[in-house]
Amino acid sequence: AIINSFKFELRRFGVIRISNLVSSEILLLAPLIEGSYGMAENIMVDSHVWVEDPDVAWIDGVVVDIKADQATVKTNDDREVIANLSKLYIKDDEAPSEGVEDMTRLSYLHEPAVLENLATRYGLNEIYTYTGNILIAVNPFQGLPHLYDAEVMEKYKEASFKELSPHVFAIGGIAYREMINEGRNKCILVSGESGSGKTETTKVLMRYLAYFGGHTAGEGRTVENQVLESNPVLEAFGNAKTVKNNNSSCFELDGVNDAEEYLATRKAMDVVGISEQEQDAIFRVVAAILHLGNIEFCKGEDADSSSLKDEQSKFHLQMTSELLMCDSHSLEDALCKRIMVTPEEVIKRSLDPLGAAVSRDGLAKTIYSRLFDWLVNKINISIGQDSNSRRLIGVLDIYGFESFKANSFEQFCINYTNEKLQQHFNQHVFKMEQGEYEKEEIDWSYVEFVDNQEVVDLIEKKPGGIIALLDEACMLPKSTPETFSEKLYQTFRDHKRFIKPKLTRSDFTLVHYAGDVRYQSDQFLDKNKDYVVAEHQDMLNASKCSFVSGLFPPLPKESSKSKFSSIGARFKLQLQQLMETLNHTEPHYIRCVKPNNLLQPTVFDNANVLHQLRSGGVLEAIRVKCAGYPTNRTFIEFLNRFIILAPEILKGEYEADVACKWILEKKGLTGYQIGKSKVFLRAGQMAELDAHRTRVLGEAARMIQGQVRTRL
Ligand code: AD9
Ligand code: MG
Repeated sequence: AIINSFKFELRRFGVIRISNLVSSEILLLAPLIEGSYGMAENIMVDSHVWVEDPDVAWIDGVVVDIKADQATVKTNDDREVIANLSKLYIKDDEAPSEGVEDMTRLSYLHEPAVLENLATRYGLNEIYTYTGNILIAVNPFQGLPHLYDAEVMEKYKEASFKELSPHVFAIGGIAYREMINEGRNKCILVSGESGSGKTETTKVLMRYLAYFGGHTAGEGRTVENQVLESNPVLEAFGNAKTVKNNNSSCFELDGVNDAEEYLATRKAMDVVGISEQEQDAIFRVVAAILHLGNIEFCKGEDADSSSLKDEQSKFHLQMTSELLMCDSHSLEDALCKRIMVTPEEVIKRSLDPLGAAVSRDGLAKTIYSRLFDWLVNKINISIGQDSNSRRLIGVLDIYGFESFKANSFEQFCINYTNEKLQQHFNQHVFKMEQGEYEKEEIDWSYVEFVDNQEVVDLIEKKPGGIIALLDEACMLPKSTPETFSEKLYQTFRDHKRFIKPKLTRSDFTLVHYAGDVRYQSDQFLDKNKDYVVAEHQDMLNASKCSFVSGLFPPLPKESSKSKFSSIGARFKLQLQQLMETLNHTEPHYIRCVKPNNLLQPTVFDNANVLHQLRSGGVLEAIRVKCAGYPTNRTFIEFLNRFIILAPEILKGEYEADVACKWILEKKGLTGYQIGKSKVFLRAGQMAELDAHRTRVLGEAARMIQGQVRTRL
């Protein structure tokens, strides 16, 4: 039993599924690596370039005119576009037409080249591409069975990393091998937005790991199956959260046959070790929540009181109480009334219809999150039991960065998580880069590296970070979203990562690594308070169903009723634990990409993909690379391309490294490095050499033409 799993679940908050992502809102098209390329000076008339385009993100064309710093580009769809030279990127005419398997092999490592490479490969059904050691997986939205059959598994098992085409198997293989051979703990982080293929990828990966480890995937409660089946269980319940929206006929999963889904979920629950009794109780609780959501209130007899709106609502109340096995009067009271305890007396106060509705939603959410916690806990225990091995491979399936039209506390937490993971990712990528430089024995000490510590601090620093200020606000009785926001505005007035949008008293914008996100703070205070209304707690604790009462164990005496505990702080703690686990493992990354929102094969939507590459940190990884030596070539490759710049070399006998150095010096380049087998170039140097090459080739062509003419 070598496979373990740690799961980090964010859905406890009733998070909206990421599929709601407004992908038309691509605010982020400006190139990430702007300015760092020193390309402008190498662009001339006739240069083949990429220019920004509102429809396809980047379009290629030829420079037909340059005036000052403005270039006119004739695009390949025959339009003339004028753009600033600094906004143009050179297109590599030497790039192989079938693309490259590893982005770092691109001569020009910039956004349009990365995008074109992925698109080209996707068109050839090559859905996997490396960026260094990171695997990018573009969802094919069609079965590609030949990709995963036994023969392919066998081939990858025999091969070393990168010997064969990019593949999930290659990542699984190297993780497994290094775990066994070097005794290192591993984790494979699979990320991407909803529908990008995380679950499919995880399944393929698990199957391969089982195969590699000599386990044949069988039926029943093997660890592999448990890990695999834990996903559908959690997903089935992650989705049920839409019950929060009680107007909708609230529990239909898009395009999914409920009966089939139900059976599949049941089976998955068997596998992960949830007993039949427990399963019944779980489905009863879920049904209860659904009925609860349908209860509506109207004005009651007394002023500011409420009662059940109609017969329907009475029916749903009855059903809820029967399913939860608690008293229907207590349930009605718990929804419509609050008990106030003052030093003198205990007062029962009525809630108005709005207050009752809030109370109902709070109750639904409370029950649901307790149920979800129970599930996660159960699965972890059930899987953990089997593993008495010291080494592990963890597989982490995590939600991507979120930016909606309206962003609340849930998005804040998710994006905070992504910042932390991004930081981990950056550090890792940076380390890998250094490793490569060390292997080639070149000097990397001055490689600058910008990380996102600033924004992480802004969120989590104690004291004074946003989470700390939120907790503080939650403890002050007079806080409102406006006072909380005002505090933020004051505290972070000069912070680079914090923006107060114009004309708002409660919104704030954070400058995340993946872009700006504007948060509405209206519900931050409420959502951060993690307490169960005492009436709800008492009622559920008194349930005759042991499963339900078990979800609400009696509170310890000393905890006072209004005592506030912070979701934000708890979240931060969980995240810290996750990071600690990650820090004790060696990570491998798989970034899943959803090529279009139509969920159709063969459609590659540039703008959409670009957005994900940014959010998934792929471009960030490239930025780290660009801070160092983004292009490297073996001596032979380098000479093949550039010997034309120093043909005199051919006359002598030189070592390959000396010949490379000769060319670089001749062209006046500095800052590059000559390693043991490769030349390492700084950003922009490839472009500079290519510009020389184009000129030499052009002159040669003219000379030949001239000679031909003279002869004629
Ligand atoms: V969510 O965040 O859990 O909603 P995932 O897990 O990222 O999402 P999932 O793995 O479920 O996405 O993939 C969505 C669909 O894409 C699958 O149902 C398949 O139809 C399709 N898909 C994804 N990856 C592959 C693949 N490697 N081959 C074929 C795939 N189809
Ligand atoms: Mg999934």
